[in-house]
Amino acid sequence: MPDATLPEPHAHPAPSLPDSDSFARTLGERGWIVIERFVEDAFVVRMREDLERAYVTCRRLQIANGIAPDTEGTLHHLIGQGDTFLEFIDRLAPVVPLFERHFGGKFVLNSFGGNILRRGASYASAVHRDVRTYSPQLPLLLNTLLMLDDFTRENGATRMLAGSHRSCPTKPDDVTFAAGAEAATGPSGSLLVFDSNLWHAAGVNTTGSARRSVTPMFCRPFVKPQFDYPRVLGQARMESLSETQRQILGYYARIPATLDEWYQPPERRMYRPGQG
Ligand SMILES: O=C(O)CCC(=O)C(=O)O
Repeated sequence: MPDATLPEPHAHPAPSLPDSDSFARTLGERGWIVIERFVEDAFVVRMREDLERAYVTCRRLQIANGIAPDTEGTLHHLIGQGDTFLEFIDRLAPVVPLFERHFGGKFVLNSFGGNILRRGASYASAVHRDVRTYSPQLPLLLNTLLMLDDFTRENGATRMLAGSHRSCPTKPDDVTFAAGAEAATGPSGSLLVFDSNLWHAAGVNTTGSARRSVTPMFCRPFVKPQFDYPRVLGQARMESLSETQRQILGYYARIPATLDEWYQPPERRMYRPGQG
């Protein structure tokens, strides 16, 4: 029986997905995979508009707070800065079982950034990985990157060192990385998914056009997210969100701050059963 309190999901074309075994095998062995055309063109167009608007807000603060040079072209914590970002959380429903298999249970949003890579490089062009605690046996974080333009070698498609999430506990030198890295290319609307232990880098954009993306990252519910998304949207907003949004945005993995919030039956707790 559908839950009558949950809003109807929007109608949109279903993406074509790898089966669960090949997704798990590829993520395990290579550490990254591109799901082509995960969202349709019309959605990409709307998200690009939201991204350009959100950049104005982020940039104003980056400049005001004296961190402009290091942050040019980057955006952070897009939930609440445009409808498509919240809608995208719902669009993840088809990959939730794949991600849950990866984590061995429920997961939540850890951060939701964006990148407008114009000619040249960005801070993400340095070789890095996104989890500070190297944890090959216990996945703590999972990166995704939604391509809002075609990703090509010329415009700086993300460079991935396949297998390095398991084989390289320490950072490879630039020569080793350059020799082994592959470009994660794909048409706009594609979703790059990668193990956060994997060494990777944004490429260099040698074209005159921007290469735009959003980069939601996910973690186990007991890992501290980089931003308090339920607080951004407000507890009351939960009523109008889908089950997928409630779970991923972290509404079931909050920290109580009053005894009244703490003393609740399991179905109303801030940190619900089943979150690990
Ligand atoms: O923009 C890119 O190609 C890479 C983004 C990245 O490094 C990241 O999301 O950690």
